[in-house]
Amino acid sequence: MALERTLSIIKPDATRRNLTGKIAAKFEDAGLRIVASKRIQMTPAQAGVFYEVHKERPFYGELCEFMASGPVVVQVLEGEGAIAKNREVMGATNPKDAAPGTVRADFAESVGENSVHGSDAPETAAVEIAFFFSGLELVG
Ligand code: 3AN
Repeated sequence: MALERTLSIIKPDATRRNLTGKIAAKFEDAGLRIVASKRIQMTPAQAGVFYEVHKERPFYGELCEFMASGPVVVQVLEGEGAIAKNREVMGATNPKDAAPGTVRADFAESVGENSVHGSDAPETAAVEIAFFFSGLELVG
């Protein structure tokens, strides 16, 4: 399996409940290395650019407002098969379907406010990492 990097976002519902450390521990326990990390707050317009692929979906406006409603922690996770591994650690989009022990099973409040984002493919990971970080900020 290849060494990969993926973008993770700890969402406003999780930072509000002070869960950053507990979620980061799940990444590290799964063998993922946090090679970049920062806490920021997006505007709805910035969130709109990030989630542009979902522009046509009915929840797009709500999603952008939510992602701008508080601080988020954006991180780059590195490891063997990091993209799929992070998706495993995150659990299914809807916390009702998420496997026990996953971030979303343990912490997500709803399908919309589901605590974490993770890139879904190598191409999207590259675009999403570049959206938040410069090369100088990635320290393996
Ligand atoms: P995932 O984050 O598991 O890759 P996507 O890509 O289908 O899921 O959805 C992106 C984000 O959009 C989700 N993390 C969630 O915050 C939001 N979302 C997805 N489905 C819904 C829905 N039915 N209602 C509200 N928000 C949703």
